[in-house]
Amino acid sequence: MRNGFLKKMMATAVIGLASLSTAFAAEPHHDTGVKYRPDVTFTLRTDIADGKLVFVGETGAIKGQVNPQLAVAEGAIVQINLVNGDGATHDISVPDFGATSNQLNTKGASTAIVFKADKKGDFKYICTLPGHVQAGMIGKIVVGGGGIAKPEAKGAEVSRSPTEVGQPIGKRGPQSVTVNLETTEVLGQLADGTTYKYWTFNSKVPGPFIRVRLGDTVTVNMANAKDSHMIHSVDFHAVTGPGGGAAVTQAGPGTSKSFTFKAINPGLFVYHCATPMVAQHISNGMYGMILVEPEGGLPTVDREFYVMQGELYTNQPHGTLGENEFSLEKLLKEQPEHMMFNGTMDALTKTHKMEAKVGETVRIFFGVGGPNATSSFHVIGEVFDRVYSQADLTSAPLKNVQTISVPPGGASMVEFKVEVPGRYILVDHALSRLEKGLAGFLYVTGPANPAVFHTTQKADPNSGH
Ligand SMILES: [Cu+2]
Repeated sequence: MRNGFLKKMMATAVIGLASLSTAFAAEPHHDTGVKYRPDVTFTLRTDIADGKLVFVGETGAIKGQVNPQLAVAEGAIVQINLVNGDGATHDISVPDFGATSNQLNTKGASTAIVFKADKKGDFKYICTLPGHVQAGMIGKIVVGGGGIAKPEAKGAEVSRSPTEVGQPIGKRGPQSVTVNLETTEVLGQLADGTTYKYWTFNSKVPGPFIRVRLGDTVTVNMANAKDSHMIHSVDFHAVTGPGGGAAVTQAGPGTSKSFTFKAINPGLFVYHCATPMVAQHISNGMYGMILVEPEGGLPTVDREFYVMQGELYTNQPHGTLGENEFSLEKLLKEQPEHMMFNGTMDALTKTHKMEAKVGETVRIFFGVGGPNATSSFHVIGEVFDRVYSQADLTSAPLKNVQTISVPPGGASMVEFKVEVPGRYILVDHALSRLEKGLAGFLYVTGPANPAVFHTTQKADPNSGH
C-alpha cells in the first residue's frame, strides 16, 4: 500500500515536471500558471525541536524560525524547497493548492514543490506522514495579506542596463578614440534585502560597452578611485601588447594609468581587471566588453542588447539577507552561491526591461565575465537565426542554433527575429544556475502570429503545476 502511494506521488511529480517544461514564454494576457522561474522561493528544513517535529526556515527572512509564516503575493508562483534535516521520513504539502512533494527518507535529501497562489487567504503547509501534523509539522502560508516584510539592506544600484550599447560606428574610417574608466569599490544591491561589496569599472556591472572600429587608435585612461582599498588594472582581450594593458595599468587608490593601442582585430572582446587575485577581481564585477566593428560596421538591426554572465562566491548561502561577504574557499572550489546576468539577481528580470516588437530583429552581445563557468546561453522559446560564434564577426555566421557555448573571457554575438509575442527567458541551459539567479526576460509585444504559434489550450487559472 505504501508502495502504491509512492508510485502515485512519483506520477504526480512527473506530471509536474512535464508542465514546467512546456509552460515556456508565458504571455502577459493568458497566464498559463507555472513558469520557468518562480516569483518567490522558500527553503525549509525538517528538524526536531523541544521533542517536536518541525519545519525550520533555512534562508532569507525566515532563517531559523520554527514553522515560519510564508507571506506571498496573490497570483505568485511559489516554490518551496524542503531539506530533510533529521533523517526521519517527511514530505511537504500545501493541500489547498494541490501541491505535495515526494517523501524524503534520509538526512540531507531534498525536494521542491511549485504552485500558483491564485486565491487569497490563510492556508496551511504540512507534512502528510501519519501523526506528523500532530507532532508539530504545520505552518501557515498567507496569500495576498500585504505585510510581506520588506528587507532592509540597501546598497547602490550596480546593474548595467542591457540597452547601454553605445552608437553603431557604421561606415566611418579609422580615427583616434579615448576611453575613460574608473575603478570603484561599492556596496551594491545584489538582491532584495541583500548587499555585496562589488568592485567595478564605472560603478556598474558589467563595465561600459565600448565601441570602436577596426584600425582605430584607442587611448585608455584608467583611474582608480581615491576611496578604493585595492590596486586595480585592465586587460583588454582586443589589445595586442603586454597583459592586454594590464602590465602598465596597475593603479593604486587615487592614481591613474594610461596606454594606447591600435585595434587590429575586429570582434567582440572581454576586458577585465588583472590584478592578483585576478579571479576575485573578476568575480567581484570587474569585467566588460569592447566591440571592434569590422570595416563598414555591423548590419543594421532593430534592437541591440549588452548581456554578461557572472558569478559571486559568498560565505553566505544564496538567499541570505544582509551583507554577503566574499569567500575565497568557494572561489577556489568554483562553487558560486550566486550567478547573474548584468551584475545583480534582478538586473534583467525586474530592474531593466528588455523589449522588442513582433517582426523586429534582436542582436545580443553576450559575454562571460565568469570567472569560471562556461555558459550554455539559450533563449527559451527562440532559435538564434545567426550566431557569430566565439564573437568572430567576419566569418559567415552559424545558422539556426538553439544553444551556444561561451567560455569565461569569451563572447558571442547572436541575432534572431522575434515572430511571436510573449516573454522569453534568457538562461544558461545549465539550468541549476537558474536557481542561483541566472535569468533575464525579453518582452516581445505585438499581434499574435497563429501561423507560427497557436494553441486551443485554455489557460487554467487553477493550474498550480
Ligand atoms: Cu581590480
